[in-house]
Amino acid sequence: MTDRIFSLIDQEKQRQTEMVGLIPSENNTSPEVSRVLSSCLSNKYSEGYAGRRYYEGNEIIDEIESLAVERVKSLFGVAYANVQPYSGSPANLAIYFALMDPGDTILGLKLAHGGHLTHGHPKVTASGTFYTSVQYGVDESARIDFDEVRSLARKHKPKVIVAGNTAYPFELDFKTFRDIADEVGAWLVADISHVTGLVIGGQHSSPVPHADVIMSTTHKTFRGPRGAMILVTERGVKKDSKLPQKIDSAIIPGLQGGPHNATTAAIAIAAEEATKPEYKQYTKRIRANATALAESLLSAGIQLVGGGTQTHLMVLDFSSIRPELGSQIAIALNAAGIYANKNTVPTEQGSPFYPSGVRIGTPLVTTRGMGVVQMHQIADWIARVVEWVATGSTLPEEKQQRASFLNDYRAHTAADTTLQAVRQEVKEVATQFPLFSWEEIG
Ligand code: DSN
Repeated sequence: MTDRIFSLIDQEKQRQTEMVGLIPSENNTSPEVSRVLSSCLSNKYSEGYAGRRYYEGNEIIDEIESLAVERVKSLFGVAYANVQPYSGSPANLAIYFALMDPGDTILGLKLAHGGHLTHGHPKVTASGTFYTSVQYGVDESARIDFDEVRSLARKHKPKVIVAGNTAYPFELDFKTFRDIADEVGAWLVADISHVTGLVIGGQHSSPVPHADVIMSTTHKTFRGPRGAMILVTERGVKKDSKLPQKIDSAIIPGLQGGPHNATTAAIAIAAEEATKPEYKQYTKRIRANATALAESLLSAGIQLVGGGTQTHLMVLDFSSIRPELGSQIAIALNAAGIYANKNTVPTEQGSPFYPSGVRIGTPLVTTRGMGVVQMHQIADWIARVVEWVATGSTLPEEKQQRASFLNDYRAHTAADTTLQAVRQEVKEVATQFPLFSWEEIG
């Protein structure tokens, strides 16, 4: 008997194929990465590092992990790499564990302004509970307010400054972060999870000359398996020659057990793929597609946080139509065949669950081979859905009615003929593009 899981996987593949995925942190891996992920490598336990494991039988795993580490080091031009973190959140925690004592101060970007939970979001997160968290924000142009970063750094003397984000559409100025970190004697940690691929492809400035430690997940623009890597730069090693050892120890025994060896091997494959000229072209096309999508959305009258994008992502701001509209728009887009995520905007009057924006990006559609023509088409579909939502029913004021409203709204959007018509158009276009393509599309 075939397990139901297999038919669910088939359904998920069909969903991904027939829809347009605009979540900027998602991507599709190459067939080679997928193949390695389902290999026998996941059968093995290998706590420790190459040449010093706690279990026998790791001769081949040692070679695989060493290859992954060497490829990643060479790709970024850094002194050291650890490819064992299970994902971005534990990787960030490992870095803090290596660099700080409990109670030390961390300075990161506010969640509502595009920061990440693990950058010190107060009260509810480990990084905002075990450490004293101070948060900087963006200015009126939605760019990082470096006057605020500097004055908070001078006042609170953080041990770690995080230059990183998860919903910030503009390029990061690592040099200015470095200057501020030097002024107050802080470690500079760059979390480049979102833009790694752009950094490798020369489409975004590199943190390597400026940061001490760099963290990146491996499944976003990098286009590898779900995992993460921690890099220590030459600068970081010069500052503290024990830094690599401290990071290794923070991962194991500090926070993790056995590494996920299939993931490690898949990181090695993705790192090799990222050296290809086609990969560089891919990252250029991510940017070109993002620019085209942003311009088309603006022409259609949709507001973008900061007025545009310099990266792979943008945040659509619906607060001038109605605050908190983001959750409804994300649901309606899904019914129309386009999946994205609701997101806060810097001037948020709602909350992360009922925010006023939607975040979208182009890494995944670019991997499928879509180009500028399809971006104009996608913007048109989004504009039609926004119009439909804006003229329809609204979230109730009463908090307790809101959850049931969103469920009812999901059913309402799924049954609507206007959204079904868009969904059919989306399907016709999406199915022309395979989930992964190295081919260059104009
Ligand atoms: N969840 C990731 C993102 O969507 O950006 C970050 O952890």
